[in-house]
Amino acid sequence: METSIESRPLTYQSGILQRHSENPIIAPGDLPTPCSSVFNCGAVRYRNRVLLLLRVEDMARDNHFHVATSEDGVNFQIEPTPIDYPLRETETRFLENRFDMRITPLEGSYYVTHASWLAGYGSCIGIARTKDFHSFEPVGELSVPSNRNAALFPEKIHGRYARLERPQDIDGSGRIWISYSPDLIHWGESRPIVLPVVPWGRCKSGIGAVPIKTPRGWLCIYHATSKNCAGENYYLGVMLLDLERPEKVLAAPRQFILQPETPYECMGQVPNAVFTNGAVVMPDDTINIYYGGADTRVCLAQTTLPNLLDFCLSEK
Ligand code: M1P
Repeated sequence: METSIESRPLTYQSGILQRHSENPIIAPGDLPTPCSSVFNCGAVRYRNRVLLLLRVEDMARDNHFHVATSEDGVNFQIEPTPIDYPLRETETRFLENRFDMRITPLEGSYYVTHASWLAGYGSCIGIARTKDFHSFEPVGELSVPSNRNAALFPEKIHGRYARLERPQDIDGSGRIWISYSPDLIHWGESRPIVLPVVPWGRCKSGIGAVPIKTPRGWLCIYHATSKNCAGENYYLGVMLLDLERPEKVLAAPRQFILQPETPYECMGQVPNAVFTNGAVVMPDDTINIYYGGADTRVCLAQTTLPNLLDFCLSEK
């Protein structure tokens, strides 16, 4: 039975996603060393397992990234030492923190995108390549600030790499854009991804998980926020982008797919936040959406690929 702040189950959620009964599936106490939070993980299928790159904040609130793997996508073994993730020269001078890794399988390698917060500049996007999640090689330099929430598409589109990203003001506001590149280094031809204005997304929006290819289009889970007198709430929504011209939105329901409502989403470091940067399609077509609950723990919500696609297309 779902635990909620109410004594009875809430009935107003869209119902498209089911929270896993073992949520949160990873909590700070599961890490082998003291940490204040573990959340917002990149996710990918790797060697017949689900692999997560966990964002772990230590007791100084510095971020480290730990690999966790699982056969069933629910019970994870967490590697005790963080990955050795390369620093660019700019990062050695100005880095305050890195966060929110996304993992894209592409051309036989895995590409990790991350956000780097640089003192005095704001956030920039970095890309690294790995084949084994132990050795990482930087790809190009950081983007210019302010930009973050970057996800590479898992294949070239008309001969070019593509990424969704969020250029933004230093205050953090911004919306999803798409850019193209011949080599993963030089990016351009940027255009906004125009989504409907919805009450739960008035403040900002950013791509969540890496786009999932379906016969109908690129299925993308994204986050969006709205403010109220108690702060800013993070929601998840879904959209479908054109396979050939992904700057074109084919469908984007006005309804959210997840809102913060359980104690593990409403209480913690950042209350009322559900945030994803990793989803995995399992062999039986279940989509596992890994998301941070209140920037404090890792949670799992599930549906199937056909269900999410139908939901996405049901409202135009
Ligand atoms: O605290 C909520 C989220 O805030 C930031 O999200 P965004 O990039 O959309 O502004 C990030 O720090 C994210 O990790 C965090 O969950």
